[in-house]
Amino acid sequence: MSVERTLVLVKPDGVARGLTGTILARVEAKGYKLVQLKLVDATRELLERHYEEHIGKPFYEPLVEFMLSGPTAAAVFEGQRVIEGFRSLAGTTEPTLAAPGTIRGDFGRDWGLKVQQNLVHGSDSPESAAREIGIWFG
Ligand code: DAT
Ligand code: MG
Repeated sequence: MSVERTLVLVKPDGVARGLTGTILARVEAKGYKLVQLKLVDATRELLERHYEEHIGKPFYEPLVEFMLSGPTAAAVFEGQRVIEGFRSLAGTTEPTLAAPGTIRGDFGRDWGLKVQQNLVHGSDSPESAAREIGIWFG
């Protein structure tokens, strides 16, 4: 298995709650290498590209509005199987159901909104990672 890269986002809820450092520290503590990092005020155009696969779904508009609500911390991490490894650290999409010990399980919950404010994004395949790193880091 070769060294991979993945896009990690600390979404606006995580940044607003002051959890950016805590979340990135967990990824670093697991042993993955931080290779790029910046704070981004995402635009609708960037988010349309990032969430292309979700266009037309009922949660798409609320998701974009949420992602426009404040800055996002965008990072690239590198390591063996980092794509799977980060998604394991993040926990399942719904924070209410995410296992304790995961980022979403420890810090997230259901806020009763139309979208999962679930703190983080992680690429789901090598193809997604390459595409998403290109979108956020150019
Ligand atoms: P993940 O972020 O776990 O990869 P995803 O790619 O399926 O999940 O969806 C992207 C984001 O969209 C997710 O982090 C939160 C939101 N979302 C997904 N499914 C949802 C749903 N059924 N209701 C509300 N928001 C949802
Ligand atoms: Mg996804």
